[in-house]
Amino acid sequence: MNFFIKFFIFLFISFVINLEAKEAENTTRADTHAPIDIKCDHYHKKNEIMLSYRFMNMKMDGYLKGSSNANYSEARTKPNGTNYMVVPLEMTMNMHMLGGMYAISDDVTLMLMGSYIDNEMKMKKHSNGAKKTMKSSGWGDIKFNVMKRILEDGPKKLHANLGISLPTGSISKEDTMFSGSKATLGYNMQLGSGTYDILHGLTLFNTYDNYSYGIQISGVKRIGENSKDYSLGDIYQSNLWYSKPLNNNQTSISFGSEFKFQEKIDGSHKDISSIMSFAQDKESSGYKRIDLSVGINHVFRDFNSLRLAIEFKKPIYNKVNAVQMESDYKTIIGLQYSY
Ligand SMILES: [Cu+2]
Repeated sequence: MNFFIKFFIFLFISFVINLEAKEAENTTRADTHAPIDIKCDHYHKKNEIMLSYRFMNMKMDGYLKGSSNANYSEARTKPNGTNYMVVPLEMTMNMHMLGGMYAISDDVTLMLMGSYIDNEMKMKKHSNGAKKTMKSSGWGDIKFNVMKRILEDGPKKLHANLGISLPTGSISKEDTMFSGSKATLGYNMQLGSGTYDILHGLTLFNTYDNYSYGIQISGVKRIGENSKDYSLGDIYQSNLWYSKPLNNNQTSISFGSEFKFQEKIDGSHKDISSIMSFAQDKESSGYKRIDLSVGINHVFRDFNSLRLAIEFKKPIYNKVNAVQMESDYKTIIGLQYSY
């Protein structure tokens, strides 16, 4: 496991052990926030500010074709039956996300989020078996959301979010290929969408004495085409989670499920002149996936309600277009501080 993750788990466990579960003067429940991978899950009271940091690690290896596992030779076969010269072996993505929330009223909270991304993809040249790791890193797209409370009836809360993703992430990342010359990396190795994207969502939260649950339906709609003549597929997503508070409500554990449908890429990257592997092939984009997750939220009431959360996610169903790498697991760790 990544050093970063180990460090955070250590920090988390030592904090929890050292904290005495004393009578709280502050009654914030850990499960009033969704599992950490879910964004725009809560709003704030007028003039409250929240700063957040999230770290996400994702690994991919192995192959899928449609909804079944595929082997190396299938991963080398183009949809037209001929072969790619290069085969991706594994991919790792690390993402740092910085966010800020500010409530201009009890009804409206603004949210801004930026990210820094590190991608690595290990590739194999079929003809001579040579291996090479391609890398890309830099800032991703900046996202701005407006959250509007629709209903708050005791423990029942419903809000909507509408936002825009700005194309600040690069879509012209290159690295040295097996030939020794630089070429444009595949779609998953690019850092942004290149398009202005509309973000939208609806979140329902319901809290009971001993548990809570939430439902969020969200999506991403791309506007037009980017400067490289393509647009990533639109996203339709729904999340469902159940949380159980423990430890005098300072900690909660959650179980979640996520359904995500991303459409295939429209158009194709104009700088990818020869498609060396499925990573550069728009046909190998888009999927329908179901993930299950388990997470922990913790509120440090002695530290102005600083929150620490971690979530692990794993796909249980994935149906991809053409051949794609298989998502292994995803870990998300987050800190949230409000004042
Ligand atoms: Cu917040």
